[in-house]
Amino acid sequence: MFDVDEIRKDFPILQTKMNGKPLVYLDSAATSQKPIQVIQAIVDYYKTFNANIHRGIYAISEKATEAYTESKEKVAKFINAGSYRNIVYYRSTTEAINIVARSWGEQNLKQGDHVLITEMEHHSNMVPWQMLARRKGVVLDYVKLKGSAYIDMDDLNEKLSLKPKLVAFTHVSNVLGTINDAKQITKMAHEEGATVLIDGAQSVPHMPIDVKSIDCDFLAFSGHKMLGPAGIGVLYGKEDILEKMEPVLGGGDMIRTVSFYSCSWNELPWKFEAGTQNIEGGIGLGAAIDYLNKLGMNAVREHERKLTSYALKRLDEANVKVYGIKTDLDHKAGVISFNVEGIHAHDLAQIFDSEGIAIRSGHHCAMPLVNELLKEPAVARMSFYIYNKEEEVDKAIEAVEKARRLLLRKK
Ligand code: C6P
Repeated sequence: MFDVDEIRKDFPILQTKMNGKPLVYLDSAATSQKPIQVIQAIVDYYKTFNANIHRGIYAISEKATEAYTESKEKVAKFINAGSYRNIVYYRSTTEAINIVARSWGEQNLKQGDHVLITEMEHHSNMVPWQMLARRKGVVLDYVKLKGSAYIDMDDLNEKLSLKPKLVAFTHVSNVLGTINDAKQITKMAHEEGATVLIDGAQSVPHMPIDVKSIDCDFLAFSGHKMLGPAGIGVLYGKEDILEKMEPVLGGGDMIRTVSFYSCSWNELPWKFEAGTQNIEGGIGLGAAIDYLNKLGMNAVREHERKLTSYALKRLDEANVKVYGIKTDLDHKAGVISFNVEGIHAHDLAQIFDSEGIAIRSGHHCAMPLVNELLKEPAVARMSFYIYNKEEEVDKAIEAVEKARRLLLRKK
């Protein structure tokens, strides 16, 4: 069923070379590669039914509207949301979280209210709350980490006793690869009366997600990390909450009526989508979801779990320092941050690059975690997706040895 060699044939970029070597792409946490089916869906739209949506009473505009709405239905089904009414498109996870801070945050939080996030957040789920704290005097609290890997559940309990109005946390850390217990954390937060936002940027592309079972109030994720194009991201929200939220952007299409001095909003989800939307982005995301559904998200997770297990073993044998979880694979996604003693992560990434291997190095947009908790200026990171193979992990280990030979000048 899950045949990586067959899958790879669908990804044109994987047939290319980088620096004269076959491309080994180990940076899917930054952005995923795109299968031909997604590329083709976007090309088809531009070639055969390019038109604006919700505007034209002519066939290709109606077709574009249908395809765009259908993509939302696919997204809704993919995460087990009630309907497309729960699915708002923004540019990215980042934009979706910012909109919640601007809209829900401005409406529901006042000076002195607590917002609780964790120490493993990406800047996207940290900076918008810091900005809200500056604007409104909201108090920002952090749940501590345990063993630089897990959310400390005792500390979570303690911080929840401060009755935060909002608990916002990442489902999967983009640095540590930790899979947090989203359902349990949501339950605990709800018991204290908090609204819950989950950053699903690194989970939705890689494992089955069921928002009804998790019961979160908001979920944000990005199309470009799940085989879709850039510039399309999703904000899922419970319908009663979205109904009460004011839109942040005003303009065409998000209104029902406008007079010179007043206006009323369109129905969900359109009241949040002002102006001409990223139509090809929605269509491309729909095609990406079709592709993932064909593979099955349980199979996707299982493939990545096996690969992660293999990579952790090889890195350990090669005496490479790995951050976060090393053996508890139930709570580890296909994201591995590491360092080679004596070599800066950027130098390591450059050696990898010379071997045709793409990895990321730096603080990974999680500066507090990397700099203050892991106490590193930078870490290297490899991350996997459906098209990666054990042979590629082997090449990464060879690149580590090459870096040691070149940069450590061992006698
Ligand atoms: N992390 C990475 O290399 P955007 O950029 O809005 O699509 O996604 C932001 C984001 C939010 N949360 C998490 C957990 C993320 O990992 C990311 C994106 C990329 O790790 C780019 S910094």
